[in-house]
Amino acid sequence: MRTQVAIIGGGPSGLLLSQLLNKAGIETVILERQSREYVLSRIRAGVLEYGAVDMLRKSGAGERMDREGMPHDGVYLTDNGKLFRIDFVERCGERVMVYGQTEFTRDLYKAQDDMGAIIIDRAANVALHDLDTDRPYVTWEKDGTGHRLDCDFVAGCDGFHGVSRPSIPDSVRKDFERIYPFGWLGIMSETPPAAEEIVYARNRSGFALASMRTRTLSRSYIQVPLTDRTEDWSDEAFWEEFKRRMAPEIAETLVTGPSIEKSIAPLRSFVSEPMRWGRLFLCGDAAHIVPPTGAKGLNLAASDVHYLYEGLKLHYLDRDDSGLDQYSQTALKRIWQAMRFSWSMTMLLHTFPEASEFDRQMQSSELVYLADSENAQKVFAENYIGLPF
Ligand code: RFL
Ligand code: PHB
Repeated sequence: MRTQVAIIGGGPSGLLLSQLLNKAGIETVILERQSREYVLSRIRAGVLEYGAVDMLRKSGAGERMDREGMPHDGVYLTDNGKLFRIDFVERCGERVMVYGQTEFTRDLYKAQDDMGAIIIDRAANVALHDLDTDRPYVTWEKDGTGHRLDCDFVAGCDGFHGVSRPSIPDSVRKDFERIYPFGWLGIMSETPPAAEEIVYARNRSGFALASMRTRTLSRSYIQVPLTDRTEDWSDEAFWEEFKRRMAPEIAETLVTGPSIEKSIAPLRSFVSEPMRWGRLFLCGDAAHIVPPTGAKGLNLAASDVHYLYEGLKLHYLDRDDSGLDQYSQTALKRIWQAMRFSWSMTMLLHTFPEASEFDRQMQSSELVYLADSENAQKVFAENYIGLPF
C-alpha cells in the first residue's frame, strides 16, 4: 500500500490534517490504534479558539458547529466568592466557541467518510521506519495480519502516549516538563450550565470550573489531590465541594444532578523539541501537553495542523520545502506562548500544597488587578481567544 502522507492517530489533529490535505488533493491514510467508538467516547476539550473554528469551517466540517456550537463573548472569574467578567469582544473584538471535542471529532469522521478517506482503526503495533531517508514506511497489524504502508511523509498525530515522539532518537530530542501536584476531577451531568458563560473559580479549598457542552449538559471540574480516585467522590460530595468553591450567586441557583461521566485528569506542562525529524512531523499532544486551565490543548493541535498543512501544500503544489523546513520553529513559537498562558492560569487559580500566605496573597492581588484593569483584561482576552496563527 502507498500514500503521500501517513497519519498516525485518528484524534482531532490526525482527522483535521487528513481532511484538509484530502480537500487539497493530497492523499492520506490514517492509522488509529483504538476503535472509532472508543475515540468518540472520550470526553475532553470544550472550548475552540476562533482560529480552530475557522479551520474546521475551512475543512468543510464546520456546518454543525455553526448550528449547534455556542459562541461565548467572555468568561467569569471568581476569587473566594468575588465574581467578575472579562468581555473578549469588548477587549479584543473576537469570541470563542463552546463545542465539545467529541462533536469536533465526530464531524471530521463524517466529513472524511463522505470524501471516501482511508481510516484504518484498531491498528496494532504501529511502527515507523526509515524516517531519516526519502522512503519512510509504516508497519502495523490488524486482526493478526501484518501490513506495510509506504509514504512520502509521516504525520505523528498519536497523542502523548503514541509511538511517533519516541521514534525520534533521544540524542536529537529535548523534553521540557512540569508536573503539577493535583488533578482535575470532572463530571458531565444533564443539568443546565451554572452560568451562561464559563466560570473559573479560585478558592481557599481549591480551584473549580463550571463549563458546559449544551444548554442542558454541564461539564464541571474541581481540583483534587493526585491520590484521590473517582470512587472517593460521590455526586453529592462533588456538588457540595463545587458549590463551596463557586461564587455564592452561582452556587445559589445551581441545578445539580447525577453524573453521567466522571474522571480524573492529571495536570502537566510538556514540550518536546524539535517537532520534525527527517520525514516525521509531530502534531498536537504527540509533541506537547498543557494543563487544561487555559483550554489550549485542542487549539494548539489545530494550529500545528495549520502549519503542517500549509507546509505540505507548498511541497506538493509548488515544489517549495520552505514551509516544511520552518514547521518545527514556527509551531514551537506559538506553542511556547500557549504554554506560558496555561501555566500562568494554573499558577494563578490553584491551591498549591506548599504555598505560603504570601504566595496566596500574590494570587489574590493578581486577580484584583485582573478584575480592575482594562489593560490586564486585554492581555488575558488576547491569550484566551488565541494568538494569531
Ligand atoms: P489525541 O486526542 O490524544 O489523539 C491521538 C490519537 O492517536 C491514537 N494513538 C495511536 N494510533 C495509532 N498507533 C499508536 N501507537 C497510537 N497511540 C495513540 C489515540 O488512540 C488517539 O485517538 O491527540 P490530538 O489529536 O493531538 O488532540 C489533542 C487533544 O485531544 C487535547 O489536546 C485536548 O483534549 C486537551 N484538552 C483541552 N483542549 C482545548 O483546546 N480546550 C479545552 O477546553 C480542553 N479541555 C483537555 C481538556 C484535555 C483533558 N484531558 C482529559 C486530557 C480537558 C481535559 C479534562
Ligand atoms: C471543558 O469544557 O471541558 C473545559 C473548558 C475550559 C477549560 C478546560 C475544559 O479551561
